[in-house]
Amino acid sequence: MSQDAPSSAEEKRFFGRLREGLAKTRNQLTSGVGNLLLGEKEISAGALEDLETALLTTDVGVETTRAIIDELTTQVTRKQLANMDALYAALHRLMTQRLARLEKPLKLASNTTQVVFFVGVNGVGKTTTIGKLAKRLMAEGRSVMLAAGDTFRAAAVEQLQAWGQRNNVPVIAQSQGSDAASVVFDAVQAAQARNVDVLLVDTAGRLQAKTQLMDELAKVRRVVQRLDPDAPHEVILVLDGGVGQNALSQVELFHEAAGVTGLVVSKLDGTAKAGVVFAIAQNALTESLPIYFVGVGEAEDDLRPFVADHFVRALLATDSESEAIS
Ligand SMILES: Nc1nc2c(ncn2[C@@H]2O[C@H](COP(=O)(O)OP(=O)(O)O)[C@@H](O)[C@H]2O)c(=O)[nH]1
Ligand SMILES: [Mg+2]
Repeated sequence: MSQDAPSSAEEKRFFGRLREGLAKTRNQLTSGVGNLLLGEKEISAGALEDLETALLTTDVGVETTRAIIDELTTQVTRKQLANMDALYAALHRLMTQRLARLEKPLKLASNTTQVVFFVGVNGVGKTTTIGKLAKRLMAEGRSVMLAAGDTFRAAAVEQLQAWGQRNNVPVIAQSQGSDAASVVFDAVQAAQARNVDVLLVDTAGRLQAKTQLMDELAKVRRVVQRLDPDAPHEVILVLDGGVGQNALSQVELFHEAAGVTGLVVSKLDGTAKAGVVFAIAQNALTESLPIYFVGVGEAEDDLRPFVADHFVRALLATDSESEAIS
């Protein structure tokens, strides 16, 4: 249906997982759209209403649905859409347009050690994302170091160390319960001394101790700035794609405490909903925040840059189309 289909075998595998993850959402949507497409070629009077209902049940959100239906209605009224196929193509285009702004590569300077914080509530996928990104950066020829700034749970430190070992990346850690700011300070110092290109900093995400958590993030930030006033160079908030529109309240919280510069949406395999991605696209707070990467699994290759066209395609593709590209 659209221009650049995923090309390499690896991209196809990735697209396949994204498509599987969005299957539940897609089925809700295409059972609506698919039914519309069946039989009649002409755009019937009820078609747009059915499409509206289908969009609303997918967690795309009320605002997005309204905007898309309004635009499609205008195009139908002006006779710009000849048949159901054209309506479907227009839907694809409008959805992709809404998400296009979120596409932006993570660009890290190479003149100084770049410090990248990962923030987000427990269990969203911070540590896993760090592990995957470490592998990606190394494949690009960068040297990487990890900082175990989630000092609340021993398991968190061990999990990061396991990723470090797997990728042969040094991990700066102290024992559980130690001061996160001191761990991260040491790590930045070590990374700078060894001329490491990128330091990926894991942080704790216990929301039940909100004030304490936010104070701690602010402290880690201050301490790091003593070593480099420009650090952290990026603060990446990880959101769980399965949470849908609700994930947005987390953005507000972490933005205030840590000054988020970009997002990762994890777990778009499994039972992911499209909601979080559309919610990010239309929210004032997240307006300027790109989605640097999406995660579609727990393995080290399951992290890719966000591509709006691929996302919408995984969402809208009918089964025959999906088979053709996956
Ligand atoms: N299916 C799937 N699982 C993921 C993904 N990212 C992380 N996970 C899993 O989610 C759980 C929590 O991840 P973790 O990185 O420990 O979260 P953290 O508490 O934010 O550091 C782990 O079991 C991960 O393996 C993803 O993209 N897809
Ligand atoms: Mg963790």
